Amino acid sequence: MTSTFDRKDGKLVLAHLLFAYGALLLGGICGLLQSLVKGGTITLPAGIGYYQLLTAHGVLMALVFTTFFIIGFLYSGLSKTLGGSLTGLSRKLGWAGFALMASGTVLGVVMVLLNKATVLYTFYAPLKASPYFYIALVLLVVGSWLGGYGAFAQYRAWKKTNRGKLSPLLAFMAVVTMLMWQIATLGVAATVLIQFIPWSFGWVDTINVLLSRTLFWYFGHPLVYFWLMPAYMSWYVIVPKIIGGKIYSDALARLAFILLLLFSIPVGFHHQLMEPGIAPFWKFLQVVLTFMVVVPSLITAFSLFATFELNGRARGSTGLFGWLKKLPWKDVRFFAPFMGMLVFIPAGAGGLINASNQMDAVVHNTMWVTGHFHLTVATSVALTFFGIGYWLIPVVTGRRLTARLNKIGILQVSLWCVGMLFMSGSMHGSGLLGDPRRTDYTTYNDSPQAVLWMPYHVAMAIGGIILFVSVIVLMFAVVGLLRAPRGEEEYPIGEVIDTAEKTPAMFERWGLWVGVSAALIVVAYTIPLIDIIGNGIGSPGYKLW
Ligand code: HAS
Ligand code: CU
Repeated sequence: MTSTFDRKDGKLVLAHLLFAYGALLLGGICGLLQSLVKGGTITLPAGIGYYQLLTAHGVLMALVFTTFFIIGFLYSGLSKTLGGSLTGLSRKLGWAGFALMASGTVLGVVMVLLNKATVLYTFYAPLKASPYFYIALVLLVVGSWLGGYGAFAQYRAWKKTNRGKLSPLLAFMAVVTMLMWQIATLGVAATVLIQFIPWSFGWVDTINVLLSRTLFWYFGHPLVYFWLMPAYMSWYVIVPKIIGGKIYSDALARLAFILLLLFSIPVGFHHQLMEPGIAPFWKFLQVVLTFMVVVPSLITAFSLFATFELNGRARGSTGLFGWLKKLPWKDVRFFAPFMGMLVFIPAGAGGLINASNQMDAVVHNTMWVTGHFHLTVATSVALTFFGIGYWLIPVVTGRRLTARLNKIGILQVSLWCVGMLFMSGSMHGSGLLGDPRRTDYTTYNDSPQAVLWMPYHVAMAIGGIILFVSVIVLMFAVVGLLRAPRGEEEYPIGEVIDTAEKTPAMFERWGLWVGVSAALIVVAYTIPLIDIIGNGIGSPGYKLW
């Protein structure tokens, strides 16, 4: 199914991807420096602070790289599967969103560089940044909303001309992801607009810290699923095509996404298990819901194994793991996301540990948690996005992924895996020894405990160096892709195994799913929020940097 990609849409997609890679490069430089500082090998020049760098790293990687890449990828899928090009309205909304997000990013980064917003990517109160940092966040979020509206507009236009038809799987998943995002970002919008902006301008003296953290995590957990769902889109729909296999089940994939919509949001308390001011019952309830949101990931693992095994058997593999030999290991478009899947098994297991109250008491606020998210978002998701880039850039620019670029890609992905093994492995290890997260280099007066952590910090620095090399190789690859010979690469979209299975139309009853999602949120949050607002104590702001 090779066909040329709409040129105008290609530009929109490419703008998002290149902006994302730019953020990755800047964020990568920060990451390298941080790991060297924390390992005790360098001190920062020119009065740059460790936490300033850490803020830039978190914001650029977790918020900017991801959001731009995701919207670019989703728009490419919508254009490809819903009619071959975006409607004028969707494209306009796409560009408007891009402009807002880009200006938000620039403003935010400038504030961090001016050292007026050293509050880390979670911007916990009572740390108080310049109001313009919070305004930058508003621009980023509102821009992403416009991106979402564009996606919905495209879907509606397609539905109008294709009445009664089941939407293509990739487009369905894009719509669910954006719907989840709209509901989730209400929390961060509320805290930033109602709490942070008035407080940072000095219109009010104090801020209800617990309320701000609760609204943040109402958004913060689904944020991690906003990163994961596009990776799942690639695993479900793109990877089967690349390996020459088929999607195991359309209905099961849609079910997983609907479950992600329902259970991603009412679970934020699992980031606040160790926090006072929230009654244990509500923490317990949200932990139960957290274990519910694991189910769609288990469904995903099952579906992927089924795809791989059926594909292998069709090619004559035998035994329990014979299918592994039939996979296209030398194709970076497969190798990158597959390594992401592999890493997601221990990464997800770590998440289950975090979500278990007693074990979270051991790991909370330690380097373990930093290790957890460097495996989940910075390995599973990032590798999958890298893999997408290797075919998506050629598709939207009308060029070819040459054998040489493919090899560079394999090298880049391998370096990333090795770097993360060092870095995330040692973060998990030192976390278990009580090493606190979010800290600059310190020997704690050479206390016996801190002496134990030091070798791990050195290993993290080694990982940081390898990862930075990988970023540089990636930049070479991206430039190479932009200048590759002209040609046609296919947009890989898998087909579903031909069975009698019929996908229930119910999955597209949006009113129903938004209703259930809202009901779960109301149950999980209403009473705790009433308590938090009623009993809240305000805090003045602090600038500790
Ligand atoms: Fe998490 C903290 C719980 C998943 C990201 N998480 C974080 C933070 C981030 C983050 C950024 O309950 C730190 C925030 C901060 O700054 O404070 N997390 C979970 C749970 C899951 C989970 C239960 N997290 C993620 C994902 C993330 C992410 C995904 C980003 C993308 N997390 C927590 C908790 C905390 C937390 C607590 C707070 C800790 C604290 O104390 O502060 C689950 O959703 C995970 C489910 C996943 C699985 C794995 C399924 C496996 C699959 C792969 C199949 C592989 C194949 C290949 C087919 C059950 C789908 C096979 C091939 C072979 C050869 C075998
Ligand atoms: Cu979470």
